[in-house]
Amino acid sequence: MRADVVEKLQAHYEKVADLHMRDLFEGDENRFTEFSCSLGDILLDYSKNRVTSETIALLLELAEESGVYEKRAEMFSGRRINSTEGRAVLHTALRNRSGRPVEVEGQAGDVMDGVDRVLAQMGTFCDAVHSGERRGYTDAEFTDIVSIGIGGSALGPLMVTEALKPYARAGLRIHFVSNVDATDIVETLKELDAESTLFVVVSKTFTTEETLANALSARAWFLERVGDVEAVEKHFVAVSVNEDAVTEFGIDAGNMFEFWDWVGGRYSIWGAVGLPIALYVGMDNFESLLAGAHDMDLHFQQAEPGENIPLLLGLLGVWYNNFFGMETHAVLPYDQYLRFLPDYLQQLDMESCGKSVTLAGEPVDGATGMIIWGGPGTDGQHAYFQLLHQGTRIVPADFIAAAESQNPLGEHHLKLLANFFAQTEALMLGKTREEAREELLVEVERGRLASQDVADLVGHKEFPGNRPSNSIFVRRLDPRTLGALLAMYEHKVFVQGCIWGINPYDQWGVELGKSLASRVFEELRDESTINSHDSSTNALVNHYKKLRRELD
Ligand code: G6Q
Repeated sequence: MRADVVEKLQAHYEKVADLHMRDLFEGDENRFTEFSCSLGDILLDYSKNRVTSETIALLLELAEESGVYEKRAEMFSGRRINSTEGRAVLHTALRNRSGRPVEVEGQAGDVMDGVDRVLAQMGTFCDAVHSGERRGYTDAEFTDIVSIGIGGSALGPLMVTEALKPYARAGLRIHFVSNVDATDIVETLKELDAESTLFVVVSKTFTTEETLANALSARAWFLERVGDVEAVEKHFVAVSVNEDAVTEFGIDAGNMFEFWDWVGGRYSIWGAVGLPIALYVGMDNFESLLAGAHDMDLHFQQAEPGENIPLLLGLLGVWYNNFFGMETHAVLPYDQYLRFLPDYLQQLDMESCGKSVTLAGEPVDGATGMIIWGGPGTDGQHAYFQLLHQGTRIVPADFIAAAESQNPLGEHHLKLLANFFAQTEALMLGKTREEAREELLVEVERGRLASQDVADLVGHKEFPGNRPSNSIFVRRLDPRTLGALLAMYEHKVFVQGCIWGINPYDQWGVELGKSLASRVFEELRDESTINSHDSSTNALVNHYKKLRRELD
């Protein structure tokens, strides 16, 4: 981070760290107006953060000094900013609805030709499946889609199909298989009929062990029931950048949907990786998702810094991470359809920002990516919210809700929203010792508490407050709004990456995981005692082999 601005921010932090938001709100009736902004139907209220006007001004200076605006232009224009892999970062091209040509640095030709071609291929395929023109080997229409993939090739489609369930095509069910634990595929296939099941194998590299193992098992399950290899091509399609590996696996290139190395796995839902989404909700809704993301792309590029939603979210993240030393960030959607959003954002953010080396190859100074976690409200309130309110750690949080319920039922939505509003207020305000004492004295007056217990209880009933949150409030969780929300988080990650000087687009830790198990796997295949590892690993493996012999 730029030392001069960091010094200014550090000095400013020391002045404001102990300010209580309760006082900031009392002292400024325009606080909401100053610290909120919107894009279309998305409202971001960031007034319940531990910031003053000066904080935001200094953070915006940090953004400028860190070159966020130049890097943003480089990203959108196809420069190879993923320098450790020598790749451009152009997931924004997959949802470029402007007609503007986009070129990868050092490579002639408009990438939009390929993008449009694959979108058209997806549209034709989805139409054929939906109309019943494309059927299974016995002429049965498809009723079930099984998407096989892991990580960036799974979490996005899983999250989006759940979020857009109200838009699902009638008569189509979707299933996701990712884990190499056979339970995942066995339990999924148990319910299915081979005649009417379509498998979409999603893997950028088409070399990922888990995905290939699941795809092979799916193929074996299918052939056991069908017995005709010729039928496979009607039931298996692939999404990948690696045509050779796809055809080697036995899926015809004509049944492959392409994407490109300039799309990172966790940024890939906007193209062919979104095929399960398009199949489930229809190509028109998938295109609305793209349009929403494109809206956010334009906003991120064009909005004034002080009104720029992803920029502000990224800067707030840096503020808490690097100045307050907070370590985790919660994502709390008050919308059941967004229940997989925390998982999706966990990968997006932690895989992108979990780096400790700068682009120049030097160790970073200070902390980088926060630990992202969360879950849907109101469930969390009956579990981990205790720590949010009274624990010793402070956890900044994003609360997300929609004004309109997709399932209006009695007063459920009012109750849900009442909790959404009340929680951020309570986290911000807290409850002083005096307020807690007054409440206890009322209980004494009512004869429900002995007066001598007041002193013992008062500390437990006090809430420090001053716990920051963003409220992200949308009109309705429709495809366009969802697309904009997801792009908002992608750009938040980009901003943080720029400020920390890291590469948010590589994932060497994931690559390590992909190779680690192979040696042990070979060692597990026979009965010999091993001694090639540390004593713990040797003992664990040998213990397993002993148990396995006993079980045989
Ligand atoms: C995402 C990561 C990682 C990746 C999976 C699956 O950005 O690189 O989660 O998506 O490991 O990889 P494949 O798509 O190549 O199977």
